[in-house]
Amino acid sequence: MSETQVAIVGAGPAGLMLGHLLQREGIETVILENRSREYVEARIRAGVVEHGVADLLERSGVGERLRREGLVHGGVELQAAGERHRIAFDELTGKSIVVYGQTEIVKDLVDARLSSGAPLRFEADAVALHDLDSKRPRVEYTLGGERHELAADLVAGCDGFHGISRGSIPAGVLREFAREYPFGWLGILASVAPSSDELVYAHHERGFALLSMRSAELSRLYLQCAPDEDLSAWSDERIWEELQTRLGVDGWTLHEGPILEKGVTPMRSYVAEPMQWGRLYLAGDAAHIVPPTGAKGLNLAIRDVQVLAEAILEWYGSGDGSMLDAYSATCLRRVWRAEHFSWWMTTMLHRRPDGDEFDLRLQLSQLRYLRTSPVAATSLAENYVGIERV
Ligand code: RFL
Ligand code: PHB
Repeated sequence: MSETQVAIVGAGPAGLMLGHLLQREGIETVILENRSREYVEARIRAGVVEHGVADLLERSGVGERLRREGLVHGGVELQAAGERHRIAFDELTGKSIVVYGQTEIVKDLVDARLSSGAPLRFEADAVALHDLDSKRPRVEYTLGGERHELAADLVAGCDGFHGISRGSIPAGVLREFAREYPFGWLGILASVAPSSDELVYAHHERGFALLSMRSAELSRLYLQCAPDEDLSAWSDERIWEELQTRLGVDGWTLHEGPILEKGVTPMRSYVAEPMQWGRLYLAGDAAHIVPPTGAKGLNLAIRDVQVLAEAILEWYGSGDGSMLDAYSATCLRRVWRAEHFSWWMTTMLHRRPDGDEFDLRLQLSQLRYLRTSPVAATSLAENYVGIERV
């Protein structure tokens, strides 16, 4: 049996950032991750970092490469009926976003962790959490074919949507709120300079499309598809043709290039309440999922652990547990704001297979309202760049 102060299950953005924030204040942590380092660092996911999250990464000493290589964007383009309109975040809110891959954030956090010498155990699979309602909870895990136990003061469940932590909260305590969507996203990473300086969110009668990017040489693009879309039916040629159709506007060219990666992501909204039970604290996707249209998943994960780290430091520092007790309620305020925003963006921009002309007219009206009303545009902008006080 080994021991630590805070046992962290999962080395995604939530677990790694929590470990980082605690370690630099002298709190001992052990991070257990069931995948390999190579796998975790290669997983392509989110790409948009909120203003306040970029600041936090920088202030805490892991934002140097983000500041150097991240692309600062002062707005996004919304496209409907073949026309684009810019939502100017900078003018409307005074803030911007940073386009920087989640993969890169994970690499930066893994590097920081390993150079600090603090324990980060890859291929360590947490199989059960024990005595969560006692003062000495334990994580049982397997590593190299052997069983181990890690005892701690607190356990942070940062193991994503399919992890084991959430399921350790008794059924009578946990409440779940969910929405499934009848569509998913087919995403590609392509070796071609982005055809637009800023992200383009396109409403189209054939379905939603998004143009994003990772660098001056790498484009990231998405197409609305079926939740269980068969990728083998999508040749590179067909993907580009569909992107050309959905993103096309007069006088603009979508440049094509070799496709380096493709995948299908189903979409769901999900919240588990409360985010804490006994000495277990859930953070990030372990507690909530948003559809990616609002670019909130990664940002919520980092904000959760910001709150959790502060509460843990307060508890160790002064013995005051009131911030820890308020953890779930504090996070859920932001989580539900992001849930609403992500659901709203998704509903406005996607075609439902069972949708009718009424739905379409509502979407086009809302998109026109965003084009013509600075008040409406400011609300979108405020949510997108991240609301500081919720
Ligand atoms: P993560 O990143 O899923 O990390 C959880 C980590 O826990 C590990 N794990 C375990 N470790 C030990 N023992 C166990 N029993 C374990 N079970 C699981 C996992 O291997 C993993 O390393 O959660 P975290 O840290 O909360 O971060 C959240 C973000 O990753 C997530 O919100 C976003 O990436 C969501 N998301 C996207 N968000 C966007 O804003 N834009 C996107 O384009 C976007 N694309 C995506 C996504 C999520 C995806 N998933 C989860 C299916 C694409 C995909 C494919
Ligand atoms: C991405 O670049 O992967 C990305 C950007 C914006 C989103 C979702 C994903 O809303």
